[in-house]
Amino acid sequence: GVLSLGRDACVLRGFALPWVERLLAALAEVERAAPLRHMLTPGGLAMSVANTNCGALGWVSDRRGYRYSATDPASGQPWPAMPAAFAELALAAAGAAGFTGYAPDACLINHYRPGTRLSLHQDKDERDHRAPIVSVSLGMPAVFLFGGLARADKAARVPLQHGDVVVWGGVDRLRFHGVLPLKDLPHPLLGAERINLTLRQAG
Ligand code: MD3
Ligand code: FE
Repeated sequence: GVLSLGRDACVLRGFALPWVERLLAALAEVERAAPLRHMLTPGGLAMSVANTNCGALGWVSDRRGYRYSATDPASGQPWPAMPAAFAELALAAAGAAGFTGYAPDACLINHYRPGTRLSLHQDKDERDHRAPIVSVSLGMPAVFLFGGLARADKAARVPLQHGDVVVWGGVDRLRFHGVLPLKDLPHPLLGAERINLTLRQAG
């Protein structure tokens, strides 16, 4: 099923389910080469979400701010390559949502535990805001907050399950969004963990 969130944003329920085995195998390889870490916010606090990246560019945060980097600051090495399964799923999901020729160059991998949250923010560090963002939810369910173009706009609450894919583009690309603190609802495959893959055209 497809749920519309806005003019250019939709949830593709269970779209990633046929890819899960390949995604998790590729994810293990990526996280071996670029281990998960808690990045610092510009204010100097460790983020509650643990993350890493793959693809030509990775999203990084530290005391100097947020930006995309071609290398992992923890190792000085390039980020692991974008796995074929990630690129294929992103292309298929973007296509199902009406965006053709999607070729993401960055994938941010976020890991959540019970109690982890992501406060309301906009994604505006990417050079080109015309390309959509494809987000893949794995493991424990979460409630996604989908706000407006101003921080104070009322946010819709969208439950996301294992295998759901969300595509955000066009007029909805700069909406405020976040994730409510996760409940402790262990998932049969991934245990007490939620993984979100956020694919972007960042460069
Ligand atoms: C909605 N991650 O890493 S999916 C992020 O579940 C982030 O880990 C969330 O927000 C997560 O920045 C949410 C990605 C997402 C990305 C861009 C959006 C959702 C968006 C742009 C507009 C609205
Ligand atoms: Fe975001």
